[in-house]
Amino acid sequence: MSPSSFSLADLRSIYETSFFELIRRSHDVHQASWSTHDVQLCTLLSIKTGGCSEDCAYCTQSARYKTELDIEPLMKCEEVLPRAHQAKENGAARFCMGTAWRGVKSGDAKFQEVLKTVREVSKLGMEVCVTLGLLGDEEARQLKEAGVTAYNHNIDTSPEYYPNIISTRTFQDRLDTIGAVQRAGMSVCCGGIIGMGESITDRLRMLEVLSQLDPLPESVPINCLVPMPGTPLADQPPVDIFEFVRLIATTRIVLPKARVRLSAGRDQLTREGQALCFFAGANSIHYGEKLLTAGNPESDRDRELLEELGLLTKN
Ligand code: SAM
Ligand code: DTB
Ligand code: SF4
Repeated sequence: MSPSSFSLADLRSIYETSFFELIRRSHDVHQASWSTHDVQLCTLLSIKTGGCSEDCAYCTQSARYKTELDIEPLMKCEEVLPRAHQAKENGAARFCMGTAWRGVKSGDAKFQEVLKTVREVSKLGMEVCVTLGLLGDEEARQLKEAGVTAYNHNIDTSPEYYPNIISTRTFQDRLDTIGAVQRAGMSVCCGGIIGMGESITDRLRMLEVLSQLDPLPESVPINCLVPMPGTPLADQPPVDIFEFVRLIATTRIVLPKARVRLSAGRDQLTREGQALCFFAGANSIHYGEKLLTAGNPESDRDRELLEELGLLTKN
């Protein structure tokens, strides 16, 4: 068990601290490990969109649901490169490429194309992250060798709530993929989604599992469900801002050295709500007009907000 693991009881007592006491504490934890100006901008690109075999109930890219999404095949290296250049020019320090499929297999032509893309993108000097679904040791080794610095693979929710959300791969499948990423020496980017009908206990159980990973995750994306029309979760109500800030603060306290990333659903937050999240310890955002398929705040608005709060990353 990793030294920083927290029990569910510890997590509950942190989470239930009075609101201002909680964010004061998480702010102190944040300041002890991070510079205030260090908010990382991470730009996403969906390099293979829609038509996915999996049944993740939140996802517009699953082939099982009738959604409005246009399916797009795997982008070639030459198509991705200008987008990566653009992200860098706009100030992104990290570029993350995602594919809508179950996973990757060594030797497959599509995986070879992704490796080629990674080799080229990694020359630009940004951190290179990919999220390609399930993989094993050999695939992880090849990605690391090609220049991937971090692999995003979320546990999404608690082990107990997980079967309500996905049936085509198990919670253990996810942990196995994370294990392969760790053995290959890539950083683990692993978080989840809130607002899928789970309880506060489920959210804290998710943090408990994250705090037991060894090595610990280098980054933790906290997504608020974007209720996509046509998916089983299309009618879920929005997440309460104070529950969201509490979870960010608890994540910061439990994982002091991880980048806590505001991910999907940020365009539903007010400027004030985001400011509270940054105060509580969030120190990265997905940056750029689009996430993978869903909308995101405009880059100019994000830069204005970060400047206003005195947080803009100095490149
Ligand atoms: N297909 C790959 C996989 O699932 O491993 C990679 C891409 S997948 C879209 C990456 C993550 O985005 C998911 O694990 C989930 O946490 C998040 N995500 C997807 N759709 C979302 C939505 N509608 N709202 C919030 N988060 C979402
Ligand atoms: C993560 O946890 N959030 C990002 C990133 N990892 C790949 C993806 C969010 C996707 C939101 C829904 C969409 O754009 O389709
Ligand atoms: Fe496919 Fe990933 Fe969407 Fe699940 S989250 S349906 S694996 S693209």
